[in-house]
Amino acid sequence: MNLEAGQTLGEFIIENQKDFQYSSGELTRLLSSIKLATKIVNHKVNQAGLVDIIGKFGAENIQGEEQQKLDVFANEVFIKTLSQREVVCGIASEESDDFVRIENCQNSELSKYVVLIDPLDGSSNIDVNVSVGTIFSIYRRVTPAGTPVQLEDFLQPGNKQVAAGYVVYGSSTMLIYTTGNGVNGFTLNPSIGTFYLSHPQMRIPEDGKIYSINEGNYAMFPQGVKEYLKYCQKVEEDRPYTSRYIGSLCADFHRNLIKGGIYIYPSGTKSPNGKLRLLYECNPVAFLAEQAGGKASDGFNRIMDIQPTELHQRVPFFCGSKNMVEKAEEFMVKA
Ligand code: P6P
Repeated sequence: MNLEAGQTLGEFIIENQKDFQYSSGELTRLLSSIKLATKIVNHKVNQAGLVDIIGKFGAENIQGEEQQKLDVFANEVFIKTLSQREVVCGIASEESDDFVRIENCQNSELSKYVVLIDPLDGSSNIDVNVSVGTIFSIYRRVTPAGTPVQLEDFLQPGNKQVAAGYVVYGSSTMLIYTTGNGVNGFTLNPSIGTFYLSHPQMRIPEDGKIYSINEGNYAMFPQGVKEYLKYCQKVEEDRPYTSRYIGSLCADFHRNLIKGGIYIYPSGTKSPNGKLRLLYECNPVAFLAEQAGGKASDGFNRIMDIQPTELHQRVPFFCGSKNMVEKAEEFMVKA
């Protein structure tokens, strides 16, 4: 594909800002700051093997996970870049214990948005050169503009998101996002640092033959998940399905979005609510899945209808091709 001939991300955002339910200029500035941060992180991810940036940071995040140096770097880049745009008044991140108030925006009538982010999803894959990503979710604040942002601005159900997306730093770097009018994918041309529209109006196949789950946890899975896996592995005319699990949600979801498939991170005895975080992993990916014609639930209820109660809360996650998620839900209900 001759990327130079395509529409750039910047042109696309401007051309489609009329579809954005709120002030167009605000979204443009918000998304362009995410675009800039993505390019900076992409540059470091691509260098990871060459400079002293891989490996452990020597600290743990609130999740109790060993922070990788790139986690910390990516977190700082997104917070700094978003803070420089007057439209964002607060940021919540997987890597930050509490949400971050952006001081110079607190008293601005313009600062109407909060951003929730997993700055480097799948970071344990960095040292082995496997795809990692960034996941972001954008809401309008619910407390009055011009006042300090509050926790309630972040604890909104996923059905209130105004935009969401992810970046996958893989064999090529892609940015996929939605503002509620479909899903569009952009590929970075690294030689000129420009994202080009490469996957317009993405749709996830209603059916698929790929399932993504960490089967190492099988013994701890709920019975419904065990039954669904048996269904996937049964020798029938349309099965067994293929198991593909990268260990980076955005990379696994990206493959399933294009080819069809289901990603499952269920509850387990080790993690009674599963591992994935509702606010900055499940909700944004669920928004994209639904906008592409797919589905996302906790095995029983729509992810985007869950009312959050805390910043880093976890939920079981079933996401991907509509018919596959519904089949898995059938087994969950029957169990
Ligand atoms: P496990 C990465 O930490 C992540 O949040 C997802 O990107 C990924 O799918 C999952 O956790 C991997 O978790 O327990 O299978 O290593």
